[in-house]
Amino acid sequence: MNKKIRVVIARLGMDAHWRGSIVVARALRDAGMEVIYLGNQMPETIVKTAIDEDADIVGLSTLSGNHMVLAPEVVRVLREKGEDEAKVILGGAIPPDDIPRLKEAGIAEVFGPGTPLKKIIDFESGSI
Ligand code: B12
Repeated sequence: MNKKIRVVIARLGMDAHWRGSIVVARALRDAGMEVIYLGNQMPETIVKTAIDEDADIVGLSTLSGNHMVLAPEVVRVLREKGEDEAKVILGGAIPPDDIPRLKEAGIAEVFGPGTPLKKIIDFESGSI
């Protein structure tokens, strides 16, 4: 029996832009994945949930400019807690110049505004 891909999705910090994260969560659920949607959370809570829920993917969303601090912090805390396998991905208003540093910090992929949902589904389906 195929294991369902488990995805934890959260909006980073106080980011008020919920639409993108909800649209992505729905699309992944419709594609047959198990989605745990946390709303606004800080890195420690996102990591705790990812570990408790045995997530394959941690999907972060932010459009309010906090990505360079909070997204790498999620990766750092996740790895510090010994979770080496779960991939961390990021969506939202991310300036292209920031993407190389985010990837260096361990973010597996970045999906900006206008990304087709199929591209996100295909990336996640190929992740485990
Ligand atoms: C609607 C909107 C708002 C609404 C949000 C309500 C809501 N429904 O979510 C309100 C009015 C609340 C708002 C507030 C603010 N906003 Co605003 N907002 C927008 C706007 C016009 C559209 C965002 C949207 O809903 N897009 C539609 C969704 C479907 O697209 P998306 O979120 O980008 O999601 C896609 C990808 O990014 C990605 N994705 C997103 N999340 C995730 C998660 C995962 C896991 C994955 C894989 C992919 C993924 O996939 C999605 C599908 O392609 C954008 C401009 C724009 N065109 O992007 C500005 C924009 C994001 N806002 C901006 C700003 C500055 C603000 C405010 C700071 C303004 C202010 N001074 O108060 C506040 C933020 C307050 C806060 N605490 O966060 C800026 C951000 C600039 C930046 N970060 O560099 C933008 C870009 C406008 C601009 N050009 O200046 N905003």
